[in-house]
Amino acid sequence: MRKILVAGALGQIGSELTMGLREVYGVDNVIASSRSAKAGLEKVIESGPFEVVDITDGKKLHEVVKKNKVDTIINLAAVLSAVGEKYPDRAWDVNMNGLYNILEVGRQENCSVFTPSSIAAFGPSTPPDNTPQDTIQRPNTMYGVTKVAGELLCDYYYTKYGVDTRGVRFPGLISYETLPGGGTTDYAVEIYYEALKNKKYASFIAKGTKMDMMYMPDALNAITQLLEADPDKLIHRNAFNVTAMSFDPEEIAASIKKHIPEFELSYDVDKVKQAIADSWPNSLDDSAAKEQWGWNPEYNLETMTKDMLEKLTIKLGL
Ligand code: NAD
Ligand code: AKB
Repeated sequence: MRKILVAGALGQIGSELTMGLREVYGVDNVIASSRSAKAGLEKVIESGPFEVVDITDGKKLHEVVKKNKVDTIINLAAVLSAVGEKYPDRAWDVNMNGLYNILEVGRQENCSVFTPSSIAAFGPSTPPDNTPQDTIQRPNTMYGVTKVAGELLCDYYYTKYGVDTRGVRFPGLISYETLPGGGTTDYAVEIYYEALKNKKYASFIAKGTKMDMMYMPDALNAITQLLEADPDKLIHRNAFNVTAMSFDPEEIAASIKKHIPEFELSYDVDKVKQAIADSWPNSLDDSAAKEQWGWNPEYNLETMTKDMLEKLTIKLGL
């Protein structure tokens, strides 16, 4: 049985992934960690082992991996796109120096390392439609720069040292458990909360801007499926294009209106986030993931909207 350390376990993905992994691999085999304990996430902190680890502190990271006999590190600690444009130094430090520490510990302690990349690893010169697995990657955000460099560094640790590194390029993730941590695709989460609470939403992303998206249950499956995929079948490693749907603000609003007819969408465009969105693909080609490890998402826009609205109605006590 794997012994897994989840770094950045209290974020949007980690808070759900940790609970899911504990069901599959056993509570004691999944150590959650973050740079501090966060109020509201007692479920994750108290349901199994939890360690305070800042991934920029390589010594502490190494001690925790050794002490807990970890053999798999899932690295979710990161600074996302919008926050990264505000604090590029922090984005570099966590996303690059932190990742370097994770890979070094992985090399020294013989751990597999899973690190998500993002659609942010593409840029304005990337073919925007049906973006191929292997293509131009010249992003113009600090987050994107760290994601491309991170992909390369992970591949380097695989080819040079044999560290079993794997990753996916996630699109925007939509979920109801934990709010997103400061990205460009966050509008597609906010819109559901506001539709239920106020029947209206002012989108910070402009009309007609298409981006790839995915519902969290599919994202969690992508991580566990690729983690357990047969290494002999993997031609790529860092990182696989994965997607489940592509839509613009009008399309997600239309899907919400089917359940809340009085819902109204307006626009209050954020220039920085819009520029980021404009530099990302409209839709990804994820055939390499399908061929090499059986990627097959379950949710589309309509089924996701139905589930999001049902789950959020309960969560918000409406
Ligand atoms: P998040 O911002 O919700 O969570 C990240 C967590 O890492 C936070 O709890 C934060 O406190 C913690 N953290 C930050 N710096 C740290 C440090 N130095 N040491 C330890 N912990 C630290 O992010 P997420 O959405 O869960 O994303 C996880 C990974 O998936 C990231 O690599 C991100 O780039 C990638 N990703 C996410 C999305 C998405 O839409 N959520 C899309 C593409 C890629
Ligand atoms: C962000 O918007 O920064 C993330 C991502 C797509 O990487 N959700």
